[in-house]
Amino acid sequence: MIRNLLALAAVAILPTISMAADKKITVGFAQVGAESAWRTANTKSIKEEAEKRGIDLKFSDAQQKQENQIKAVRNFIAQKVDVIVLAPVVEAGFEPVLKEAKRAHIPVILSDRRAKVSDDSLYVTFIGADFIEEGRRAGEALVKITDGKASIAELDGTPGSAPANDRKKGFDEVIAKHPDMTVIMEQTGEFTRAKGKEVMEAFLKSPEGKNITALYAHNDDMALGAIQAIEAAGIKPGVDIKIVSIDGVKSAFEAMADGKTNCVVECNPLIGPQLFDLVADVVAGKTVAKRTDVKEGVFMQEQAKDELPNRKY
Ligand code: GYE
Repeated sequence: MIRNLLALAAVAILPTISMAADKKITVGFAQVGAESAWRTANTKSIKEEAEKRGIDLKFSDAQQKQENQIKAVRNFIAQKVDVIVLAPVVEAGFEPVLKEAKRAHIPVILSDRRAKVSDDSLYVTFIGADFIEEGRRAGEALVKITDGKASIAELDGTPGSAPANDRKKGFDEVIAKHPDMTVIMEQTGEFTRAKGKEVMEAFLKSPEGKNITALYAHNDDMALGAIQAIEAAGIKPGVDIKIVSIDGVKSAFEAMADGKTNCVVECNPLIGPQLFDLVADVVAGKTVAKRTDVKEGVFMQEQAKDELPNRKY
């Protein structure tokens, strides 16, 4: 009798145990690329956290190409992953593939960059920074550094991407209140160091190049490339041309500690832990907030030396 009861209990318990053991969560992550130090830190944070939590992470690097990301998302749908994490390279054009995910009942978390969709139910939540606010912070810092007088060269991020659009918008909002601050030249540097250098070289060679007194770069990597171009032209970065950029990567702090740049607005890439908290909630069927913000600060040149040892990316 007792033996029978035990056997029954074992039958009742076993399926749950084996189900729990099998239930490794699978997440497909469609990353933007490897264009910047920020991105490398972001990928590392997400991969490390997945590993820590025993999550099966399928990783795709889109090399900053939307068509690659769309393909990656379709692959994740075909593989029936539990959750898709998408860091949309640009804002527009993801609606059709997001609809495919929805039809397959696979929840999508937007990470780092927003996508423009007409229907909010196409993604469960967005985790990332407030890029408009970062742009405003960069603008305010440049006003302080230049006393509200500057002929600005602007290095834009990837055209059509949320950070390029919003960092411009926030910056312009602030600059508009200062009649002696004008953007005299502007071009994309694709968020990379090489392109930042190349475009800054061209700016400096152009007839108006000698008038540049400030540089606003949508990320640190482009500013670091531009610093090389400025030095090669025999001009002093951080002195003759005041520089503000966004991200807060270690090498930008090093450049700032050397007096070669003037302000770094932080954008935190280390979102792995927050992201997988969301994944866990989504898998558990819990309701999550539509937006999760990431904490960030602003650092001026005089803080660079003290802050440098604290930088984690
Ligand atoms: O600022 C830049 C990267 O989307 C916030 O992308 C991210 C941006 C970051 O290439 O360095």
